[in-house]
Amino acid sequence: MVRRLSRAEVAEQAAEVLRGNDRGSLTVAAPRLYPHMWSWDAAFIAVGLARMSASRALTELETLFAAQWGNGMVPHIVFSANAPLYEPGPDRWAAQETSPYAPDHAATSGLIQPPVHALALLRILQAARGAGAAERRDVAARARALWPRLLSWHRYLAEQRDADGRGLLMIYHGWESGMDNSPRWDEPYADVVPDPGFRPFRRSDLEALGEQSQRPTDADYVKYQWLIEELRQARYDDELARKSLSFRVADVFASAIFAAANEDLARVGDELGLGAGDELLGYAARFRRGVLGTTDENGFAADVDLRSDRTLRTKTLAGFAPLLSGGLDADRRRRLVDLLHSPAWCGNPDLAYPLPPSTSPEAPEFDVARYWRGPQWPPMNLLLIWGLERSGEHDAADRLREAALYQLTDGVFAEYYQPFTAHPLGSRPQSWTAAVALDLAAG
Ligand code: 2M8
Repeated sequence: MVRRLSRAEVAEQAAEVLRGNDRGSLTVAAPRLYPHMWSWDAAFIAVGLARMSASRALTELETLFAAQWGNGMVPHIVFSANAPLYEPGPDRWAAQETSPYAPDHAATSGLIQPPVHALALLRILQAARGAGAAERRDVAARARALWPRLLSWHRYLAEQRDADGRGLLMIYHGWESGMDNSPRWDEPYADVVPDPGFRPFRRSDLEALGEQSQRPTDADYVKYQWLIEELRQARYDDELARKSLSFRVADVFASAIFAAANEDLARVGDELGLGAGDELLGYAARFRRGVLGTTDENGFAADVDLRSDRTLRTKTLAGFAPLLSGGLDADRRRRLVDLLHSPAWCGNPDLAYPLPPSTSPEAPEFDVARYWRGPQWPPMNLLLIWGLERSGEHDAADRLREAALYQLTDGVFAEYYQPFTAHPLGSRPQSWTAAVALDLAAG
């Protein structure tokens, strides 16, 4: 029998995990498997840290944005020195040697991840309201200094990742979605054919985890590594990448996050007395429309393969994207929430907890243990809770919040969970899981 922690114990132990993974001005995503800073992990971590200290939470975003590229891109990994081996490491990306935009003071990757950062910044400012006057003033001043960097990140995404203005973000690699080996990308990956002479590098992930059945396969990994090679050959140049890469997909979930992030950044701008509100709300409307344009009769959204213009209708939790971006009419929103509670998702009778699996158990691609192909992921629960709240679905948000917190009372803070047995999987302790636990426990 697993001993269940109280809400206060969850918060206490989660805070302990974040302190243990703190390297001063950044929190590593996980001590062994991911010993560096990851972009969207950092945003979730900041949300958790804000429950301990708004000031320290802001430091997390400051560290990430200090590694922003000259063209506004925020890299998906900021490497920390003296960390255990992680492949692909800085040499493989060769960012500084390859792109004029890469910063010279930080080693980074050359990909992006979903833009959750403005959602985090808004929550940091909300947390700061409960702090003493000096911290409140300090956080507001630093947030004001950071805000232009978020604005330039959003401009990069709107201009370079949606060059034709359809309201959907183009990604160059499954890693850019954060849902690396999700069935969402099976079809586009079928067209990625590595050069026969290409020699892939070490599977540091398997060395760190020692559990092959929970990670992407070798066949997947060769393609992941090959795409980095293609991107490097394109000199991380968006104009070239848009034309040449063998993986170019519109990511509907990241697009929905981006719609919400623009609204939140506009709100932060308002609160801090900064401009650009119209521009940001314009992006929000464009991406809301883009997401809605992919939905079916239930309001369930789809990705698009931009090389073939094929719509990718897989049953993954990315389909619930419109809850985050908004704009569904009341009928379709009802149907989408009903779908979320149906046996295809949280209402599946075999689930240990009524939480959305990353892939529907009814989908042929569903796998109980393998990474993004079935397991439940705490930060995704939080995103859906936020989406339901944004959509005015407060009862559904409360139900999800309660189940999400209960799952984490096992005190393991695992990267992901087997949906039928509640068995913790992947790396542990994983920082963003601890951060989500802290946020949920704070209520
Ligand atoms: C996973 O991705 C990295 C590559 O970026 C990996 O597998 O090595 C994903 O779960 C991603 O969403 C997450 O940000 C990252 C760090 O937690 O790990």
